[in-house]
Amino acid sequence: MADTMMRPEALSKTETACRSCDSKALTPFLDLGITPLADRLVRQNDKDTPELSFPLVVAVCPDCSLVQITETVKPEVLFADAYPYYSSFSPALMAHSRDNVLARLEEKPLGGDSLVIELASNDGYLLRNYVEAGVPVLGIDPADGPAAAAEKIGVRTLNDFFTLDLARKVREEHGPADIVHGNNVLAHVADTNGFVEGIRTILKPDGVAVIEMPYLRPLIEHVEFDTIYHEHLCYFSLTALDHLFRRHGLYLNRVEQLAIHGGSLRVFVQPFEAVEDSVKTMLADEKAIGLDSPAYFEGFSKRVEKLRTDLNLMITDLHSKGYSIAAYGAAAKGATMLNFCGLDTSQIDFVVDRNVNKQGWLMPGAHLPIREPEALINEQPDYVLMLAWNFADEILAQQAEYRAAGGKFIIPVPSPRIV
Ligand code: JHZ
Repeated sequence: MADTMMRPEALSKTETACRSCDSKALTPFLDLGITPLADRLVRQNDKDTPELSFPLVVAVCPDCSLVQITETVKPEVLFADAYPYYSSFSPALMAHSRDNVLARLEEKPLGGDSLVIELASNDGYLLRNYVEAGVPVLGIDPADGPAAAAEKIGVRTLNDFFTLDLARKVREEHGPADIVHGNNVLAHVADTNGFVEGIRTILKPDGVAVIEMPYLRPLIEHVEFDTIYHEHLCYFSLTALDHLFRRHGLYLNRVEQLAIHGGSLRVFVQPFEAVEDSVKTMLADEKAIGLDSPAYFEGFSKRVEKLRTDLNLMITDLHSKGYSIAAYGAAAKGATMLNFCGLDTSQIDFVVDRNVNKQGWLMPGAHLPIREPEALINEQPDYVLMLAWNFADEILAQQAEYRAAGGKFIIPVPSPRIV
């Protein structure tokens, strides 16, 4: 395992109050240790330089039931130069986004006078579908590389962080939006209330914000602990979202459950109350299983430890029998999995990833070299640890040749199994 460097104070802050309701009664229930930043890949030349590392403790608020990590790493550090995540590398995500846009276009007549804004628009993977339909768009994203890639494909993009201040400027310069999209971004912002107020600011009175985020329930039920890392400050239940949005005069009027990212929610938020049964039923279900109370999270830490023990035993056993092991997906969640489980180049030779911006770099902490997927065919390792397990079906189908030649995958969650 590579050396890590404890965080310089100026780069992060330990929170003592709830990010949503400001309660001081946060109850910690999982400690993943001091970990490097999951999306901060390491250059070969820097492999002996200690990496910035920060505590990763998860807590629940007993008052508004929001699950959150207690450390806030500055966004400039998290999303700065060379942020490697480009949405367009996943065909499944591209199809998912296109279907989302087509459904919105069917529900709401939009044309040349309309405006669709996406917060964290990345490389334009979603908005491109509106551009194709002749609907004006504005993407907002702080990461330089992905924002430039979006511009290149004709998606107008503001290269900035979305804050309440920026929301006011956007409203003044571009007018309010008919639709605001925000996929996998609400959990990433430190000023949770400012961000939600910003959404209200840029939304038309009859507009709708369509927001997606990983859902807390499958995270807990399927032990998807590796989706916890410093970029993800919050882990949402519908109950916690309801408290948060109502505080800003916004209402969760509809909810859909999605399979993407290990189980996600898509909420339809409007500045007027017209709550559909989908929301009422899910809120009641969460209450029935106790997802709104700290007691629900008590056994989680033990289940995470069991997964770590089981995966370690499996990998150590295979390694000691002389089998070669690689990994698939230099995902942020992969960094949490490897670092928490103490897996590194002593057992796993390399990781493959289709994202050419990640190839040639090393995974944070574990320092697995990132190579192109063809390396699985060329080297035919005996086993491949599936770090991007959320895309398992897609990846297993792509790897038919490797599997036909005898290659096997290890799927780590909810408990390690070989396929
Ligand atoms: P992926 C990302 O997390 C980034 P990550 C971010 N932190 C976030 O919030 C969540 O999503 C929701 C590769 N791959 O997207 C691409 C292939 O190589 O699940 C990715 O590097 N071949 C903003 O990074 C990685 O795997 C393929 O066929 O944990 C998957 O990472 C496919 C489908 C993917 O999430």
